[in-house]
Amino acid sequence: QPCLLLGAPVDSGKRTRGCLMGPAAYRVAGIAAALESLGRPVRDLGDVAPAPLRPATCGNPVVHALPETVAWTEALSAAARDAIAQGFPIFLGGDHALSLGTVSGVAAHAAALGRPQFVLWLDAHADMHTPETTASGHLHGTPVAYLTGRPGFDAFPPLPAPIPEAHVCYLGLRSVDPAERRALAAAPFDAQDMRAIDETGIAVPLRAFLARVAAANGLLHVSLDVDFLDPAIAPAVGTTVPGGATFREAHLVMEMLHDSGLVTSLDLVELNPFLDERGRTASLMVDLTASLLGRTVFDRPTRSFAA
Ligand code: DIR
Ligand code: MN
Ligand code: MN
Ligand code: MN
Repeated sequence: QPCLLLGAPVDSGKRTRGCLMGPAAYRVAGIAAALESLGRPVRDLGDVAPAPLRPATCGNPVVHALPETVAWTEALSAAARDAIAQGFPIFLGGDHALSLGTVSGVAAHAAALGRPQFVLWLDAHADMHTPETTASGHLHGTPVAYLTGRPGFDAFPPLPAPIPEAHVCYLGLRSVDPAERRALAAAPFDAQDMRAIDETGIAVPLRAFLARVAAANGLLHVSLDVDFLDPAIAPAVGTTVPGGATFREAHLVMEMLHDSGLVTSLDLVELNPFLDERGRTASLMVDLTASLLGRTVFDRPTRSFAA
């Protein structure tokens, strides 16, 4: 399975600009060489371009850049569906609005195979707003609502294959708005906040989720938001929230994901290189990706996460 790099320079999901430089930063930080050194063939497919802009409106006047985000969703959904049929796609973001497209595309592929799609959302935020409930108007805060088939997304392409709420696991939550909290409470999401991680360690909820994916013979998409990480180690993101995952927790997650053999696609989102300190956040994101693809200190027998 070759690693396929797809740049997704989406910057329409919020008002602070700079995520469009993310794909270039990952390439400069050496993502292709890091993965090749693990023995994986790597193909860089370049950057995806948005579909042509068409007028789009919704009832909430604060929503920012709706036509742009719709155009990206269209193009990225098609690109993702195409790419996952040929290898292991890694989407180099771009802000989190890109996941409206990437995850809808990979989920369409899973549905065509007759296999369930699971999603691991590594993020400080729940990204569970709809265009109607968002107070900021920032559509990077909406992908999970779209992907699980919530109403209010009429401006967007019809979702080919909605993802059941129970197939979505969150790790790292620590900034959840009231409307999102209500939405999470009303459906069977596997939502783990930082307190849960503090009480049990991060391996316990992750192992339980991976066992569910394995038992269902599912495909697993990982969406890694830079703000999952503590701002002390990953400052280059517009929405830092204190109290995030440590360097060691994040690497443990990536190494367990590799051991599971279950991950089939990956988003790297919200990196804003304009806010970085000499590329350190881009480099950390590359190192975490290498861990997800098998970089270790010592080899360990591959563990089974079957229930
Ligand atoms: C906040 C922040 N919940 C909003 N969201 C995100 O604007 O809706 N920040 N996703 O990264
Ligand atoms: Mn996010
Ligand atoms: Mn976030
Ligand atoms: Mn590591």
